[in-house]
Amino acid sequence: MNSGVDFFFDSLFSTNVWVPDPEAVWVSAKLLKDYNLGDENVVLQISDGRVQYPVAPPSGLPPLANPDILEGENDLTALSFLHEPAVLHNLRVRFLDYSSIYTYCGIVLVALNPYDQLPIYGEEVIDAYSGQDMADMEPHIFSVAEEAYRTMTREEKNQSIIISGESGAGKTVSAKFTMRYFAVVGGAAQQTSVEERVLASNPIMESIGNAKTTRNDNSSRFGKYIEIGFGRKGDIIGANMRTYLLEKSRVVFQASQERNYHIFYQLCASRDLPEMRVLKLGGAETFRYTNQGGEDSMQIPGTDDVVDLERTRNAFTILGVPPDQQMELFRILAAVLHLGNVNIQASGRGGDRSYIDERSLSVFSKLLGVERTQMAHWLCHRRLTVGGEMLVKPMPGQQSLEARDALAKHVYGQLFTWTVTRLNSALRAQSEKPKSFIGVLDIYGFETFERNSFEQFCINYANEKLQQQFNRHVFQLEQEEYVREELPWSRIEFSDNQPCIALIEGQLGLLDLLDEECRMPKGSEESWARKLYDQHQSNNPSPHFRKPRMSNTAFIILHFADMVQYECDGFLDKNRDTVFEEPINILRASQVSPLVSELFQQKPVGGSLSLSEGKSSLPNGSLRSGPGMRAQREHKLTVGFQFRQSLQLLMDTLNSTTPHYIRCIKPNDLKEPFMFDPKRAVQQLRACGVLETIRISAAGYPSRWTYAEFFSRYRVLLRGGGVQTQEQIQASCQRALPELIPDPEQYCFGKTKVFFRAGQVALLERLRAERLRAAGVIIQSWVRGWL
Ligand code: AD9
Ligand code: MG
Repeated sequence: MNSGVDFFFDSLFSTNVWVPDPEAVWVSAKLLKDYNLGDENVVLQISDGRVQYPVAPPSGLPPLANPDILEGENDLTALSFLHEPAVLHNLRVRFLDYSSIYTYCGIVLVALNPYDQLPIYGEEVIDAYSGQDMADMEPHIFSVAEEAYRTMTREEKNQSIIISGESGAGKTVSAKFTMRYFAVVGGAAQQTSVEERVLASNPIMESIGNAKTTRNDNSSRFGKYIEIGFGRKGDIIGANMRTYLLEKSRVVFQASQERNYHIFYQLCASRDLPEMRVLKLGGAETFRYTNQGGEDSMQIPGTDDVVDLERTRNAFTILGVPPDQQMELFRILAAVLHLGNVNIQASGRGGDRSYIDERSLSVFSKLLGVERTQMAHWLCHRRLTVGGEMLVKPMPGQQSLEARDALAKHVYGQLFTWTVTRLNSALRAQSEKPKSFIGVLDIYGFETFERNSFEQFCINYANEKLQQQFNRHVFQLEQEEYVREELPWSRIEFSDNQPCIALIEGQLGLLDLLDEECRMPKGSEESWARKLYDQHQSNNPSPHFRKPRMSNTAFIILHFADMVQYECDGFLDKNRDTVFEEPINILRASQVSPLVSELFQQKPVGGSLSLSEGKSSLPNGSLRSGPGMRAQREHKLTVGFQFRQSLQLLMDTLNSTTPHYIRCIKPNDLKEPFMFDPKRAVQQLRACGVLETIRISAAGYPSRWTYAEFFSRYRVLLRGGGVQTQEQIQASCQRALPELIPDPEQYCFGKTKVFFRAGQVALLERLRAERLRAAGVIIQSWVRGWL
């Protein structure tokens, strides 16, 4: 890579370099012995004084440190040596020494979560950024927002801000700051409340879509793309959001120390309010669906569920959802909690039937206005078609429990979708059609756990797609700049992750084979795994696919960010996402609540892309019930299929906009203010593609200066000090460079700029320092002699 290094540095004695370290990842060191090719004994002295092993050149030459003038540089791609230690060092210096949480990396804004309230988001800061050029301002979330806003108004083109990062990295906080920025700069002159409504959608979506997890007390359990529409005068006139893949399993199950969706706790905590009495709620510890995380973790420090419900209700009111409709929503949510407390026990000979405890069921049925006896019946029985004849069969206890949970998840999913649709209609632009929009994408980042399942598979698939969109965009921008500067055609190395995406979504890809398996009456995870191995390891081997040695029910994908092993267990059920038909029919016939019957209309209430949408059908269990039996099953799209479609639509949208990227980094796992864990940082920089961006950058001409800039910094190295005109400056640069840098491959003259390969700015800096030193010696002796 650094071929220029051996060529030009005849002596690297005392040069600063980076060496790997198990704790700090990279530590600074000095080369002690003269470096020359063939010499096997280059010695390193680490910054703490230790002297380290000989380095065998040239492959053993450690990454070189950047010159001092680049320390704390606010754009990582401006570093002369572009590699992992340089990126890490620069981010750390900015974060710890200057409390700067934002740094550019080319067109990407890297944002480190400070876990501290910083005074950098006030209205005066918004005013300072408003109307300014990105290049003139320190990196900030507002500079990205301003850039998007200005490009939109200038070019009349839709924009998008793509925010990614792992759980707790600060995506949702960043998304809210950009939305606030737009609300301020796009606030209408005349009194309208559109901005207020757009912002009010946040607390509602957080109540029903966020929950406490072990990683983040306010973790978003869905992805969101919100398009903020602007009118002719650049003012906000409406908005529309799409959501992705809500985690429905949380409604019925929470891991230790985690919570269900905030709204449930808000309602339980507010149960003594007069209007809430009808919900017959107890404390959150009394419901199975809210107490599984353990009682100690039910309260989130620094938040008050009663106050939060108040905020949620206010937000609903701002969005025009009247109090009685809000109450209907709360009734349904309370009913879900009561449903979770319905005990179903095995009964009958061999436990092949279920016995249902009626107490909670009767509260559930009253709240939703449905027939209790019918509900009880259909929670314990199912309908089958056997040889063309309809048959009703009792269900064993375990299956009834699963049916109960499936129903709860389905109700919640429908409610979530309905809310999104309802908010969208409240946010729709009234007076005119939006001229253009800025879309803000707050979506889960790349994920890898001890055990990875369908959810991680979908999330990581989404991230592959986003990475591809990003790579292609960066690549295209580079090419455009080269064409604009009329550089001779030069190939930029660029890794496209299409093969990995094809493995997932292509023909006979993982999703295709999964859907096929789900359609088979006797489909199973083992058989799906076998087909995967056959297709992607034997028949048509993919470099991104592997079978783990120790398992026959798992597979490995080599993602751009990391290698992830997925356990097949649960994929089929999660992909089918089925629910019994009969209980849904009962809900649909609800007598008291128009909202309940609306939620379960045949056709899902349109508008949103939430995957919680979809028609109901029988769960898989009934399909295994023997030959000749056919379940009552409506055909529905699988979760994987819908997700692929909604991602494609998202990509089409993003590709039709000018994208802006924000990568959020979680600097430590302890939520400590301004603490930087280099291991965790490197891991995330790799996963979110920042290091890949650096690599793309380093492969081309990462450093570029206008001729005037170049001239003013390196004047001492150039002849012809008196030059004035643009042409003279350019000619002087063109004359001087071949003498300074003998390898013509290392630089290139463009129309207005001069381009350098990685490492060349460091070389020029060194030459400049030497020249200045020499000049200093001359001046000093001259001054001494004169005295
Ligand atoms: V998740 O994938 O939805 O679980 P996010 O959205 O990436 O995650 P979030 O924005 O919720 O993370 O941030 C987590 C917490 O970090 C917040 O609740 C804040 O306490 C903290 N945070 C994040 N960004 C900032 C910031 N710019 N200033 C101060 C911040 N605190
Ligand atoms: Mg979030």
